[in-house]
Amino acid sequence: MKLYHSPLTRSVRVIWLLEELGLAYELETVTFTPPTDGPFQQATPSGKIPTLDDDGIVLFESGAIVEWIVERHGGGRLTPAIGTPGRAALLQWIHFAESTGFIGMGCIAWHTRFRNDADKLPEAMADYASWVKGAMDVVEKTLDDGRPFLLGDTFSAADCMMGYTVSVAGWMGLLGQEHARVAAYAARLAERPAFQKALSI
Ligand SMILES: N[C@@H](CCC(=O)N[C@@H](CS)C(=O)NCC(=O)O)C(=O)O
Repeated sequence: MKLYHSPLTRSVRVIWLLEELGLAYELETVTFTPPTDGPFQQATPSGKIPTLDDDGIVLFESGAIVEWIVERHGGGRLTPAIGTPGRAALLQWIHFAESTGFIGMGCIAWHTRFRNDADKLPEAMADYASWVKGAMDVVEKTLDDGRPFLLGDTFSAADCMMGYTVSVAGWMGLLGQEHARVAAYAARLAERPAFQKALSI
């Protein structure tokens, strides 16, 4: 497997999973191109980061890549069996992590980092922050029963997806006082060597 990666981007999720599973992979690190000149301009086969080339099968979308890796190479690890309630929860969190969970942060980053026009859009920026808060509230409620990981007592591929999302929320200062369990969850994940490695390369 060859993974196209840029530091601290969503490819962190995939490295993290590959490291948790102890799978061999080749890393091609590309320089992130600010997307203001248009989307799909990254130096990868799809134009997006991450992109995985698995023996000629070329995939983009971090959630799809995570699902593919556990299905094709995971040997049943880090994922409940297909058709079980646990699998339903896994799928929900994999998709929530990137769609509902990330959209507000993507919009905030777009206007603060790339367009530099956040100060002209206070209402929209407040909306984006409220979308992030709503998503973090959902995670907080899920963790209310004291579970250490999203699916319960056991770490899963869903935590690689959502762990990156909640970590980015923390780095962006978007976790509030009301997100104590989310912050503790992020801190717990930050102790994992596989995540530390993914963040360091
Ligand atoms: N939903 C996609 C998002 C991929 C994405 O937008 N990646 C960013 C880096 S984190 C990127 O390639 N941005 C440049 C662009 O949009 O062209 C995923 O989860 O993989």
